Amino acid sequence: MKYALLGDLHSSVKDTKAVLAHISQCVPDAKIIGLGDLYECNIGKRKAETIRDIPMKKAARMPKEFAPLLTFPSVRGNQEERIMLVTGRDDFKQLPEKIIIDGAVIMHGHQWRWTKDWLPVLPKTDPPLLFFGHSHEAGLYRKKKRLPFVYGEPVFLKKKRYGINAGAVWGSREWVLYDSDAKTVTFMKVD
Ligand SMILES: [Mn+2]
Repeated sequence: MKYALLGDLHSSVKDTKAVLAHISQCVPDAKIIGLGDLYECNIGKRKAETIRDIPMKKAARMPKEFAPLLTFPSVRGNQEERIMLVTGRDDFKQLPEKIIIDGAVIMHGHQWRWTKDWLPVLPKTDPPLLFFGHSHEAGLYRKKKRLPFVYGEPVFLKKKRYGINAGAVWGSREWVLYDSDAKTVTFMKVD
């Protein structure tokens, strides 16, 4: 099965349209799944500690054209959680914290610790292959090390346990193709 994984859209209509078009051009039969932070919260982390019950319009960037683009399942990111916190609403409660696909787990990276240099301290998941977003930095991780990759070139997964950050749609137009039968991941980026 082929999966197209995309995260950190942050309400960008242009970037999301570009990535979805790229996906349907490159792998029209792929199942698309979101890695969280679909929306952009307008309230910063510190302010969000005290701000409550503000209107959705103030709390989140929600351009009219954006929601209709979200036709795929997704996990919940920290942006969605913060939007719910400051509005007191539960618009994103139905988004799961975790989705299990063929041989892999999908989560947003706010669920674990990150080092000062923004390296993920990855949890040991089951299945052991973990796809995520959060830092907006595409990366392939194995045993705390970052392994090299080239955009557009499939990486064969020789071992079982890897962490794969798909990068960001917003600003970078990145996504990842996972082929669970071929056991490959391909980091992709719209030119
Ligand atoms: Mn995030």
